[in-house]
Amino acid sequence: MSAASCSAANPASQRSRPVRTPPPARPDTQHDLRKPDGTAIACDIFCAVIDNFGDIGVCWRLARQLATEHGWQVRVFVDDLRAFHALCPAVDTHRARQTVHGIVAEHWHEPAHAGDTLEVADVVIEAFGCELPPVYVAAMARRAHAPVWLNLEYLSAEDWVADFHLRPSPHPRYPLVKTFFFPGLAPGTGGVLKEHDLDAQRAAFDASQAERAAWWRDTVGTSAPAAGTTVISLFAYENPAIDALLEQWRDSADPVVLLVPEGRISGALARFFGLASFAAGAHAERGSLAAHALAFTDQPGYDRLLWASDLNFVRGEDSFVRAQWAARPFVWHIYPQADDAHLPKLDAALAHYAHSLPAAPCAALTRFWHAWNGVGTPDWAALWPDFARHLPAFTARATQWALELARAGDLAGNLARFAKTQLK
Ligand code: TRH
Repeated sequence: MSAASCSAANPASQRSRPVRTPPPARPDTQHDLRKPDGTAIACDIFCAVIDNFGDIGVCWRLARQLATEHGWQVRVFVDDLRAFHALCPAVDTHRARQTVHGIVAEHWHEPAHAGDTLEVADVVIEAFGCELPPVYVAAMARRAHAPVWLNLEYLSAEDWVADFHLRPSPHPRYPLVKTFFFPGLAPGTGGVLKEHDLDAQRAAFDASQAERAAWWRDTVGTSAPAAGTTVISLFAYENPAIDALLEQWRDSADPVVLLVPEGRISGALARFFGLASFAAGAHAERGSLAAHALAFTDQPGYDRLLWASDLNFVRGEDSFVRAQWAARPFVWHIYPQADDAHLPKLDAALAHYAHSLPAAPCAALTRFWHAWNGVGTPDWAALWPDFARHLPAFTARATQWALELARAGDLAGNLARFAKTQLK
């Protein structure tokens, strides 16, 4: 699919097709998702952290939903407890086995390790093709009832995803079947993760001036900015475009407050402001731009950062999804792959997200996302004002898109329902 075909005519039928508000997502009752014998479903999730935070970010979010919304007994095997600790500070990086928020977390010593006691769960989730320990697979094959084995894939908005979602793949040697579970942005895919109370939490945050004021005080160390300020959160990989964008914000007619979780782009901020570092707690100002470095928070804290901002720069997979549920305008720094393999995925997401925007904002959004992802030789002095001009249209679209995205269903619920059909 090509990038959001921003048609000049932009037919009204595409422009603002009404989307029926889906009923609020409700967790299935725990009873519904129990095994036929009435016991809770046991689930093992295996997670290898390739880099950054997205692998464990997705696995931990899924684990919590399966435990709290579906009553499953969940165990997570993860090979990098430091990445896990960053987004869940309750994790003790020195413990091989611990229970965190009711979920058993095992430090996975790939590739052979398979838990202190080799118990095979009813549902086994192999995240992102991480390869289960051979001893565990052999034990799966010996089990009286073969477990439901799911390979949770990376998110892609491409059209082929719906065709491959839930395709089975028989094991070459054992009587086991692995099913491919594909997240996606459209109905017919596995959807994306969304906690059943997320919208209510966001609505409460939006509605409560006291809660927002407390957030600014506790997280940024300032009061909430005055009306007319554009608040921008910036979570990104290293990006050569950042200097030009910072200059635009510095020279902007209206104030810009930039909130930057400490991470891979922090060095560029430090260089721009002439500082040795831009670590959590740092503040700097130039012209219209005031920037604050924030500590990396837990996942619920990151949602609040998105809700407190008017525009969110996000990256990878999980923050990309959270920005969509935040129903605010956002810019996606997609995870870069060799040979620009990520660019068709970027365009596929744009095709879903931007297609129903009127032609001018659609083109501005597409140009900006492309430029932020290194496509072409952008003229930032023109791109930012053009993008900023359309922020009201992007805000309206973001609200509409969150409703459209909900039609794919919550990934944890979709996964739990599929697993249950296989457990019968
Ligand atoms: O960190 P990411 O870039 O992660 C990944 C990995 O690179 C992975 O290998 C790759 O395959 C995948 O992207 C596509 O971006 P992501 O996915 O957004 O994950 C970040 C997680 O960190 C997400 O769960 C949100 C969370 N987070 C916090 O909990 N607190 C914070 O302060 C911030 C900034 C993020």
